[in-house]
Amino acid sequence: MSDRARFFAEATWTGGVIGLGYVGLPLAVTMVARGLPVVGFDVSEQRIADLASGRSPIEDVADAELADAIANGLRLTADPDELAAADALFLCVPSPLGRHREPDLSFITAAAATVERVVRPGMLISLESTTYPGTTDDILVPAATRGGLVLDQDVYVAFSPERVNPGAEMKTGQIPKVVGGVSDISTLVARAAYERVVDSVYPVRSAKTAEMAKLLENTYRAVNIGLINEMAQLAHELDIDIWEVIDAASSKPFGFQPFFPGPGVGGHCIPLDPQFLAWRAREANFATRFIDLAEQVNTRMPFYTADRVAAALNDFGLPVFGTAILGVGIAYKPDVGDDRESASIEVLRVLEGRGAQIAVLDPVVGSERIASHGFRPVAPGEQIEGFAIAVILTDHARLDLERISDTVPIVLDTRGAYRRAGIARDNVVPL
Ligand code: SAJ
Repeated sequence: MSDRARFFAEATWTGGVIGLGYVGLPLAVTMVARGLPVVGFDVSEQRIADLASGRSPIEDVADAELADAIANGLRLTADPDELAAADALFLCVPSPLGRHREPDLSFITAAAATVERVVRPGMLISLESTTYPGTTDDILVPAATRGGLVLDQDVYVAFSPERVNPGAEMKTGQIPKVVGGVSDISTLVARAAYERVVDSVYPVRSAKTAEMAKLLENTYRAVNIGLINEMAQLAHELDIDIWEVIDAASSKPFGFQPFFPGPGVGGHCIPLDPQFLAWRAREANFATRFIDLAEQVNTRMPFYTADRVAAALNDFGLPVFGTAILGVGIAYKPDVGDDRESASIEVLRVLEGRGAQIAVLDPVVGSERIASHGFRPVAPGEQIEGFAIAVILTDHARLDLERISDTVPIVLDTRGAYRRAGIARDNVVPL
């Protein structure tokens, strides 16, 4: 069978996943579940050891799923040379921002060096890490062909953005996947490969198109979150309940998608992805005003939230300084245990800087992780008398909102949690 044909036939081919984190591990497990043997590689020997022992560090992959994958064709290794056994390599490595909010492609370039080391005739190389348009063409094609292989003859290169949605029901195989090759042939090969992995593939004419599509998806979110955060501040000035306004606007059956104000924007997608586009735009002397404005509004929200806490205390003649404040929820979004880039933590840091005594209740993140941030953890059943104010920062489903509002004199609800739960309390102040 010709090298290229294997991806088109129903024949089995071997996948190689580089990076077994919140994107790579679900992808590897999904491939095995669909009958494809996989070489799962990670540079972290500890990560490989944990996985090999059946412990999944990823919330969206249960230990049982991992055990099944290992029993049915997932080979775990920290040795990059073992990737030479794969027919297709999927790069699922971090793409953070550097200290000056510029793209940090060090993980992608390291993975590209691994590709260069193991690439062989017939291989498909697909980058999944979020990055600016042009990265796949500029970094992955040279890595795949520098050893003499010819693009579209010996090797195929594409970009397919990850669409992992932490904590959601929908799993990797069920989420439609955009796929763009660096050429028509590479798009065809990548499309055929991904059709064995996910239910629905959406091919586009270039890797750049696919890179840009991913950035549009999340820039759309960041800009609309920035809009509603600004609207929330305006509504407060006009003594209007923004949460009722959003619910009312949501009654429109078309042309409106609700976004919700909050203490800021966290996680490792929405605050970061638009900056990849802004950075690439600056290279083209193009001003991305919407991205920049949304960034300004969203990054100010922790300070605005802290000011609202101060105002609520002030209404009771209380200072921030020396006052006991209960932060409720430090995860970056509801019902996940991930507190990376969490705006909640930024709010509490600002209040701490103004002299408040902070304690944190987050039944999902847990006490150990809370303490690792230097905050006093409050266990789910622990008494919460003595706090002057509770700030609902992340609205986990399992929060006991009634106990909080029945015990703590003031509650600033930055997430509309009480309204959504249908709990009306005079001492609950909405953002
Ligand atoms: N947020 C708001 N208001 C909103 C929505 C979100 O303040 O209306 C905040 C959240 O509290 C959080 C941050 O923004 O701190 C990001 O929230 P998110 O719901 O976008 O969650 P993420 O960061 O996990 O985004 C992922 C993205 N998935 C991928 O990039 C593959 C995003 O495209 C998904 O739409 C999102 O999950 C999702 O829908 O949950």
